[in-house]
Amino acid sequence: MTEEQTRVRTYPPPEEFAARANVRDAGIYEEAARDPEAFWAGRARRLHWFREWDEVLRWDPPEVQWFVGGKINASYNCLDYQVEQGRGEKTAIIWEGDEPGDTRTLTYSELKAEVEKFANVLKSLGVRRGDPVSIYLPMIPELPIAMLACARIGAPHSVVFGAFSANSLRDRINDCEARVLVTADSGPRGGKRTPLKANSDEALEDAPSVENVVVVRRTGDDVSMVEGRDHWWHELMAGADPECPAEEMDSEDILYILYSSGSTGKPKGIVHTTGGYLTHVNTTTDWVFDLKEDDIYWCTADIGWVTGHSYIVYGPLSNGATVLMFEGTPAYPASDRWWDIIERHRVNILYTAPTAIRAFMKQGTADIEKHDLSSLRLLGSVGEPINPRAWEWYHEHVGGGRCPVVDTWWQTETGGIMITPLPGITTTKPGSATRPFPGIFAGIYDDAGNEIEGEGSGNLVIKRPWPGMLRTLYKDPQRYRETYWEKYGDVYFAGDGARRDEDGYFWITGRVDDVINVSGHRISTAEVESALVGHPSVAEAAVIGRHDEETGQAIVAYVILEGGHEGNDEMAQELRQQVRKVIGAHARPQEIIFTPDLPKTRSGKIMRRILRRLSEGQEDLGDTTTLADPSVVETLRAHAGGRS
Ligand code: 6R9
Repeated sequence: MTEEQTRVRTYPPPEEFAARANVRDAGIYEEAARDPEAFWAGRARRLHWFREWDEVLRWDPPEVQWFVGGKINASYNCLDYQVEQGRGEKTAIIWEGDEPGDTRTLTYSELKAEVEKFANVLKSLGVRRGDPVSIYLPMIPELPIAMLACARIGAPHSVVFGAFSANSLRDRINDCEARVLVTADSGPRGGKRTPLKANSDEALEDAPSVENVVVVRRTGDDVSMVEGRDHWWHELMAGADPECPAEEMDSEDILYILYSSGSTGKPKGIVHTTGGYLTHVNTTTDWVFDLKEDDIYWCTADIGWVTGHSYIVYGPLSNGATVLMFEGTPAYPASDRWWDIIERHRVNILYTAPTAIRAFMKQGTADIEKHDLSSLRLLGSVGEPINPRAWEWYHEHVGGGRCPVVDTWWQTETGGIMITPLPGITTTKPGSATRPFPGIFAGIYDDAGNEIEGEGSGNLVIKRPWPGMLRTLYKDPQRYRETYWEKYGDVYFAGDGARRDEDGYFWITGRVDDVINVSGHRISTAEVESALVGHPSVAEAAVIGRHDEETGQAIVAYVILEGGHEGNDEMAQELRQQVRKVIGAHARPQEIIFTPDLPKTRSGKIMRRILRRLSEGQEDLGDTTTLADPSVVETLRAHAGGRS
């Protein structure tokens, strides 16, 4: 079947599923559209508030406030409130380590106890309300513990993904001026270890704000500890006071900062606040994943990305869910690791990314057939467009044809899911994220700012503020305005292209800016280019995302070397190493093409569109009349043979 043909098939919710679904009445869309503020206020009331708000929404574009005057604490909602509702002995986290059989579980009471102690540790290190804390940890329970401890005392956390390099860590620490860094000796993944403490030491050579470092002993690897600055987690915890009441935070106090790639080199510090964010992730977790009391819920993302923040930590825990957390990779120690985990832990809900699904597809179904996946009830997808063939495969082979698939579109900036099926009522079409969640107003605009009603394509926008919306970019309100609001005024510009079909369903077509999406990881072309030109042999570099069967996009770098240097395999390896060092392993180019020239406009702008088409082997390069030197195209074609 071709992709087009599979698109025609539609999937109504299975009857049995629909009969028990958390949302069964499609009238909710209309109800929410009629009075979105009342709708969201109703959802907010599922949470615990120390004091209710005076005003639901204050919207002064692009400044937004939700639940103005309300007092709330996210950690309290994820812990104390769950214990109060009788979930004290319920398992909050099932942790599975990199090595099979290495597991640990924490009940809600146990998690709360750890969080309270660590909150006191942070206080003893001088962390006060409003002081950002950087966290650079592997996927171990100490990561959510540290986050919830920050939230408990009102210290915004800034989690840095464990695969980021010392350089990236340093930039992120310096941007928020954290005084405390929480890290580990090293992080095991897929049988290999990332030297987190050594990376931290390197980052801290040039991060003067950090006064204290807390180090989790994860592997026992030898690390150097700086007297007076570095402390072992277990030693501080042994002496910590067990009780730490949650601070009454303002609804609009910062919960966290999370850095994300934009279209320029410098990462953006996306700011999320408390009341609105928690309302958004709490409700979407409940409705999109159709969470039931006894479910085992597994989101395979790393907590270092927003998906982990919203749908491993704050959404599921504020719903009292049992969350599975996995430290390792799909292929270690064997290619059936995920299916083994699902079978052993009887996982009911699986939320993962298309790139993983496509990788499994390539291997065939033998691994899956070895395992009993009958516990699965719902499947989710996030991070990039899912092609219909991968959707079908996921539905049929992983879900056994019986589980609804929810393809959820959202972003670090949106905080929570925005466009998605509701599994009990939405008829799905493979490849479409379907409709905006109730209370979310998505639209499509053309480049001139006209709204496209009905069928058509253009830029995806959000027309009204929503509770999980980013509030600003940390210490850079100017860039916040420019990036999201300058294009269309009081309408949010998402940076994605979209098409709406005859049924009003949205089909997301990918980024319209210079952001590459590799396996669901956002990487900016400018960041990789600047890493490359940081190498002494490189004169100039242009980076593009080329369509890739498995990872969605792959990074291709066109590099002009300084005179006298030869573009061979060794040089290509060295440049990959350079990118790994400056940004992290996940940003290494798949292909490096050495070239004597790049296609540029007369004003000197690199025309990446032409490089993209060239790299995909397309004959038609589109409009090349604006090229300063059209002959460059032939030069590039000739050099495509010299790729590494
Ligand atoms: C949650 C997350 C956001 C970008 C977004 C878009 C792409 C995410 C998608 C999707 C098509 C989906 N994206 N989900 N594209 N369908 N279901 O991934 O956040 O890392 O900030 O990336 O990912 O391009 O703009 P983030």
